Amino acid sequence: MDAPPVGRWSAPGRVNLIGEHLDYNGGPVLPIAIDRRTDVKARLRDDGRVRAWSDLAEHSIEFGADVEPGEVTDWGAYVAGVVWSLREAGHPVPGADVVISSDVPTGAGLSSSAAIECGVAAALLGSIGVDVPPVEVALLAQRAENDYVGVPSGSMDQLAAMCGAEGHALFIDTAATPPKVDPVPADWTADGLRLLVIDTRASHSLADGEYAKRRAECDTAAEQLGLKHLADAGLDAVLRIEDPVIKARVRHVITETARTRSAVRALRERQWNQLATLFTASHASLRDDFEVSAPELDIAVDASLEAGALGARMTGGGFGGSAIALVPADRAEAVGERVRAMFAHAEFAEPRTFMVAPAAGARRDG
Ligand code: GAF
Repeated sequence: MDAPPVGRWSAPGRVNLIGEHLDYNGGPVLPIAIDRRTDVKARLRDDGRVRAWSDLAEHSIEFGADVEPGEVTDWGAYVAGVVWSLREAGHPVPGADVVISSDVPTGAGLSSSAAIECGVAAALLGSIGVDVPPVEVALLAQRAENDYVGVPSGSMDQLAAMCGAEGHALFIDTAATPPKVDPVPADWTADGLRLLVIDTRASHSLADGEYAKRRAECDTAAEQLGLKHLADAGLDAVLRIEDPVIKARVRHVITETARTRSAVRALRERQWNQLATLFTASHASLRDDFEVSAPELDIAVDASLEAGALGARMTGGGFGGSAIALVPADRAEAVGERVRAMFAHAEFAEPRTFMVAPAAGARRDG
């Protein structure tokens, strides 16, 4: 018998423009899928075994298609988690060979893990010939992340990886069930601007407990305020919370929700200065009220602004990872140089800088 055909799929990383730590608070978020992708080649097997190779790891992994949480760890958990989550949703995989390669930097806060999960989910569903809407695939991938990998993340990263659209940001209402995804044209390039990513290379791990702690603090606040979603809190909520730490977390969620709604308007109206000013205000709130920044991220933002960026902020979960800056095209190099100089002065590892553009979500490539 002929071997089953090999198919090729891919899914992108993401940059969140604004709306940070709101996706688990029922707030609005505004990510873009980026032009850095994870490629997944897949071929079905009929012996109940799944084998996976990745250019990120020296060793391949192998497990049964009946895999359960806890059986596979490390990078393999992203693959096993998806196989498990698909099976739980009624889409069992008979076995597969999966080959993963990626140019989404890992540990940079650009959702390399969601790119793997969504690429593998798209590849396995495509191979077994099941057509599942992108938002639903994103939620299956999120389930893999939450219940298999064990990170209590929201749905933003997987939604960006599945629903991304070239030239568009995604305005996502995470309070809706299922989340509502509205593509908004995002064409700063035509107006002479670029979106620069500064990968600080400071260690970033969502699994280290701080992310879960922020989430728990938000849950506590919502409970105290009698709200289903903390993002629905009015300004008076800040006065009703006594604990100063929880109060600051609530202040971030309320002000970030307002900033994100203003940012969507600014994006639609091509008000770039306004959008960028909101970026910078978001960073201050994440640094001072939500306390998820890092010295490297603060320096990346300050250096970008000093060198002519219109606005800058950390992006993603924080505690390291990447910052973004909206910069005039002819200042992009100077911004990168200034950031590198300030990092050298602070004796931080050399950061990586590169430009990104809004790109398509997961797709079949061959
Ligand atoms: C990480 C999480 F995975 C997202 O769900 C989101 O909460 C983000 O941090 C913060 O906005 O990327």
